Amino acid sequence: MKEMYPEISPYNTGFIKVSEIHSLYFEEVGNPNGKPVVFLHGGPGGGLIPNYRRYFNPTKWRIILFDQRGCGQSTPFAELNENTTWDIVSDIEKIRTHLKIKQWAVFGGSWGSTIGLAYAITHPEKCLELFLRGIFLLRKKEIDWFYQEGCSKIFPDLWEDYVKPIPVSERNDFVSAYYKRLTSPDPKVRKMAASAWSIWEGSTSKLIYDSEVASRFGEDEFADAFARIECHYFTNKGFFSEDNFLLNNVSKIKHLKIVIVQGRYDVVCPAESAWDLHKALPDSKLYLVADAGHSLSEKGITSKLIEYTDKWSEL
Ligand code: STX
Repeated sequence: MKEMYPEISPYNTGFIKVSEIHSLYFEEVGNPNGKPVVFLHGGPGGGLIPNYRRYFNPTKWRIILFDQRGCGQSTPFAELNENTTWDIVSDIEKIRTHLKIKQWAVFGGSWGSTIGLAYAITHPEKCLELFLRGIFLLRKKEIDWFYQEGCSKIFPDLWEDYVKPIPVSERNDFVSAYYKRLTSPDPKVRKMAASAWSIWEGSTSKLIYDSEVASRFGEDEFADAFARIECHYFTNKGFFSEDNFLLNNVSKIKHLKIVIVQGRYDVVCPAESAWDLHKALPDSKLYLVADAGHSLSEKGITSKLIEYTDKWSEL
């Protein structure tokens, strides 16, 4: 079993202004002359944590990580204006050209897989290998499963807390009901909705419930950006022109080396999506980790991903 590399600090950090209002925090970690890889975090709105630096051999890789619009250290915090999938795709290009990188590998899980696929489909010539985990294609059925009905049947106890802030009359459409509250001018309403939304996701992300993860997701700052940005993207159907946009366009990346690592018992982004993606990209490698849920930090997921970042670390 492979474990994360040791804790490491960036050798360079900075901010890049990407629009009238948004500036993004980025960091570079590892070997400045190593093979470049961009790390795409989840959510949208999840932001970076230091452990994300540790999935790559730092003597071999030049690892670029950034906080997407409105989260982490990027500013303005929790901002929804000028915040779309296609804005993020163009941000990834701005960071690449700013750092004078010709091509890079792409590493992303969950929403990071969504945006990784959208980026690779738009700019396939800029991509080396793709490392994708906990596949999320942002189709209606995936949103419905987690935020309307499906996962509710596996975690009926935690579901009660998710349902609580929404009156019975609005429960036929939780995403809309939450969106109304997450964009409320009343900070109390916004806060209550943000923490319930985020705790639901935090408490279902590992195979075995982890109260520490659940409470971290409920912290005010994190929850506000995470819940608002996620709900904004889901209300807008991911800003995709059709429900199956990603699957319908993957032929543009069929020449790339792609590994898909998926927890068998992922209830946030069920394995059906990883399977559909693998079927659409038959040359991709798919690993269904037998004893894992959604989280990047679960042992089997971590190990398989690092096996591949090690294997594909040579330029
Ligand atoms: N959202 C799934 C996702 O991308 C539907 C995600 N879930 N939790 C996270 O991301 C973080 C661990 C990054 C907060």
